[in-house]
Amino acid sequence: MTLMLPFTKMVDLANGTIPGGQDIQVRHLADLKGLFADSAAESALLPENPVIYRVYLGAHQPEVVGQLSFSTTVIYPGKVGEEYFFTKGHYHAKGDRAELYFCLRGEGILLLQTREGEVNVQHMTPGAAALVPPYWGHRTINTGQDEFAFFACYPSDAGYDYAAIAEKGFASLIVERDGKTEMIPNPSWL
Ligand code: M6P
Ligand code: ZN
Repeated sequence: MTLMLPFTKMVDLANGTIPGGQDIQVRHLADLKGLFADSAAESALLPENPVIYRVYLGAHQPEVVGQLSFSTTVIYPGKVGEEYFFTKGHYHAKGDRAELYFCLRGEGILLLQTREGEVNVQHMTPGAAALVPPYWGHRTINTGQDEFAFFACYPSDAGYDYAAIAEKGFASLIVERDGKTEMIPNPSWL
C-alpha cells in the first residue's frame, strides 16, 4: 500500500471556482448537442456556441475503491428555448456509488431519475447539501439569473455513463414559462 498524503484545496466561495486547479472542463453548447428538447432553438444558438458550464477538478484521485474525488461546477445563466442551461447528466458506471452535492452560489435544481423513469427534484440554494443515492442518474440545472455553483464529492471509481441520458434524456424538463420555473413531462421520453 502506498500512503497518500493529505492535502487541502481552497474553493473560492465568491464564484465557486477552485483557483489554481490544473484541470478545468469547459462544456460548450456543441458538447451538449441533442440534449435540449427544443432542437430548433438549440440549432439557432449553436453558431454562438456559448459556454454552458465549467467543472473545476479539485482532486482527481486514482479510480479505485476507497478514494474520493471532488470538483465544483459553475453553470451559467441562460436558456435554450424555454429550457434552462444544464449539465449533460449521467448515471454512475458503477451504479451503486453515491455522490454529495453542496450548493455554493445561485439557485438551481438537482434533477434525479432512476433507470425505470422515477423522477426526483431537489432544490439547491447556498448551503443545501443534497445526496445523490446509488442508482440515481443526476443532472443540475441553473434556474436563476446568476451563476449557479456547487461542490461535488464522489467515489473516484464511480465512473460516468452518459449514453443512457444522451439516448433517452430525462423524463421531465425544467423550463421557464411566464417567468416561472416549471417541471413538465419530456414529450420525447420513451
Ligand atoms: C459535478 C460532478 C462531476 C460531473 C459534473 C458535471 O461536478 O458530478 O462528476 O462531471 O458535475 O456533470 P456532467 O459530468 O454530467 O456533465
Ligand atoms: Zn455523478
